Amino acid sequence: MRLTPLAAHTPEAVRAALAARGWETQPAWFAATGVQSLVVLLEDVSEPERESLVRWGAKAGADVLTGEGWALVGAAASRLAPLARPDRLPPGLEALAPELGRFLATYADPPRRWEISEGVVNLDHPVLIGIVNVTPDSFSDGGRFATVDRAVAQAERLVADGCELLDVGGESTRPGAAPVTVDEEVARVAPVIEQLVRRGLGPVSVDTRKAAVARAALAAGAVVVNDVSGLAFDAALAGVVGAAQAGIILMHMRGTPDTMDSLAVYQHVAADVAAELRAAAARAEAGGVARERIVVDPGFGFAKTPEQNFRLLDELATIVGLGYPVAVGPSRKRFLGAATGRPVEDRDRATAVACALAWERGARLFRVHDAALAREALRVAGATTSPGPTPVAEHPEREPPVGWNGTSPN
Ligand code: PMM
Repeated sequence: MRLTPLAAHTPEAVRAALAARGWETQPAWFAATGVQSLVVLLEDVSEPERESLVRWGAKAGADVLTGEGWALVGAAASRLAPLARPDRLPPGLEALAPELGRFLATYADPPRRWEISEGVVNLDHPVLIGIVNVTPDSFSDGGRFATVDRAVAQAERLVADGCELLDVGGESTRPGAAPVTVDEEVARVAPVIEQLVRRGLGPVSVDTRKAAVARAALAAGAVVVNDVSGLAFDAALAGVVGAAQAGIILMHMRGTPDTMDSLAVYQHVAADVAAELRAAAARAEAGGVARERIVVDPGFGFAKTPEQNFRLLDELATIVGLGYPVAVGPSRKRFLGAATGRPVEDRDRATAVACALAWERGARLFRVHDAALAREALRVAGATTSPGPTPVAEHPEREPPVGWNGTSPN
């Protein structure tokens, strides 16, 4: 007998090992995700639920670490699956099934498309979003592209370097930045969006927190709204996006750019950010935005210390576990300066590395100032993973795949 430890930190090694032994793509993928070890954190757990979990864990061979009101449950995904099936659930754990089922189903079959108005963004490869800031005081490239011609030239460069979406913003989110009126913000972004669309440089997204600006931008040809407030700033924004059937990026932040630094207090940054993004997505869906049109973003640098940004980057799979495609925007941010000692104009290499790490943890969209370096890093990172199985509705919605039984159906 010969023993080889597999580097199974993602399902890829197991998938490839099974594929090399004749398994077809689909069953190989489901088996590989099924044997993958997962840990779920359960909170608001009652005493009877806790006892039931401990009993189940002992029988199922799962690890259950628990304290008052919480439990960490660790096991292979396929072993957790019975907890998500109402017909096989141990008594007393009924409250767990729907949420766990949703998570396991999207874990095994993650979203591979993002619907935006009049189109679909394919997420089987890293998608670069190029930043076109038309603010006189933006965080890293303020003032440089403040005219339409310069914005168009920057957009052309970004598209040539591989960007598939251009994000046009007219309001700086830097702490202390002067507030911008709706009229001023529309005057900055609308002419640029019109030009980009006219020249076929789209699709274009608008980076705004305001419903009135979003409406004008969508009328000018934008097909996505990127809201750094995650619908916390302007409640009317969801309705505007929903009515236009546009895509939306919901970014996590707390407070406003002026107050956010004082709000960087978390019990567990990834879990807390995930919970707040889940609430943002619920606001979007309640406002009429279809689930397939939503992307979430952990909001690097917004209401987070450098340490919290790195923890969040490491634990990004927790955000991916929400079931929405994940975008990240580490580009040139202060936490990268904290790690490298580099000034803002010399952080594109660090940005590229952060993007590659985020890809491995499940992010699919990358908002960057410099696309050339990020594209190279993501080409390398992307080449380590397969596109995954072709999407199938093999398993019923909200339940884990039936293929998680460890045997080959071939
Ligand atoms: N960061 C900034 C602005 N908008 N949008 C998303 N979705 N994610 C981000 O991380 C993000 C954003 C601030 O950076 P900039 O001023 O350099 O654009």
